[in-house]
Amino acid sequence: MLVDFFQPSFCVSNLQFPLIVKYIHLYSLPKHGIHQKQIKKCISSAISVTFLLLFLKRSKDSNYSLNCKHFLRCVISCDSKSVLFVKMTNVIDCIKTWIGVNHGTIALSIGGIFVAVKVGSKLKEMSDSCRAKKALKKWENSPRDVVILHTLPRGKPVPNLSPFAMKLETFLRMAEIPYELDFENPWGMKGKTPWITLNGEHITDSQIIIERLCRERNIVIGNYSEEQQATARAVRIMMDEYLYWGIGLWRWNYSGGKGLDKLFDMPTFSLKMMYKYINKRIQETAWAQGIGRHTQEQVIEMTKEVLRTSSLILGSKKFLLGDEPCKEDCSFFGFLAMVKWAAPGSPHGKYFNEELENLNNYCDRMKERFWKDWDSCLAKSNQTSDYKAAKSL
Ligand SMILES: N[C@@H](CCC(=O)N[C@@H](CS)C(=O)NCC(=O)O)C(=O)O
Repeated sequence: MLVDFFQPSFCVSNLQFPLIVKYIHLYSLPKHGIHQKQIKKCISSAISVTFLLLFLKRSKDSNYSLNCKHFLRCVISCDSKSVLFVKMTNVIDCIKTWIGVNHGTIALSIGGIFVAVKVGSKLKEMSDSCRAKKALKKWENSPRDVVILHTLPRGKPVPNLSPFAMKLETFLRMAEIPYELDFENPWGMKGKTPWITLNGEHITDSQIIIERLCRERNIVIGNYSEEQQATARAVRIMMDEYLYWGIGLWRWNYSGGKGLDKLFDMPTFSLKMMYKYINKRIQETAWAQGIGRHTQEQVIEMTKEVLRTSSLILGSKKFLLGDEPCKEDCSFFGFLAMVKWAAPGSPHGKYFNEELENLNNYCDRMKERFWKDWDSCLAKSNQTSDYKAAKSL
């Protein structure tokens, strides 16, 4: 017997299995959060599958009492805040009648799918961890005291399209630490890039790496007071934790993927796949961080505001704190380089290049001082795979 969606027994009474109609409430909210999107997807898929089943059944059975019109009327008539409860057995009966199979077949199919998914994910987990272990082993015997910098392959307009990798590589050059590049394993144990291997140890996070190297090798860059260094640290945090989102949201969301071919040296198909994946990921992470809940216009305005603030802080100084660089210049430069050279078609890139002369000169100065080999570090040119920090820099 078929469940009638309009019978009271179907709703509210005999409560056992809450049907997620309460999400219709969320579904109707005028927000663009990732959760709403996922719920929309689930509901659309459920409705599509139901219609398909109804269609199949209808073509088999002309006395079919529940037609598509009824079902649609039920879904539409659910007011956004109501919660509909359905007895599990009713649902099973309903599915059984619709597709005309018995309990055994349904249970076997569901069980089969469940086991297949579990076995598949276990196998994937095992092969991932095997690959990761193999990749790490490869670096255990790397030369003593040479930093192996694992990061993304070279970009077209800048040596690295990750601002954090630009920051770290600039630091290694500034501190004259010998390093070698590895483009094959860009993602570290925390799932982020860049990371390093040093004397067999794997270390993640650009800032943790910089602090550690400075501590262990007694590196002091620039002769500045505690107070000045605190100001520079605040600027670095503004870059790492704030400007990052403005740059990322433009590149992977607002741009719609336009201009990526000017950045990455990759085939169009791979670029499209990468855009699709990172677009979803950045929406999720920006939503969780909070900035993703603002409108595009608001985020662009906030990004410009950071740039305006940076320009005021730099003023007429050569580097962040004065005539000589400090270690926080690495982050300052790493991020500004993304805006100056790697944000084609963006409002903040235009604003930066047209209106913030001191920041533009600053980027050129940093490039000239620490990246004399800039052009040869770009994709598609004769890039050197290893770089021994030269004393002449
Ligand atoms: N705090 C980290 C941030 C590194 C980071 O977020 N890198 C980005 C690329 S620019 C990344 O790996 N994103 C991948 C992800 O978030 O899943 C650092 O300073 O190294």
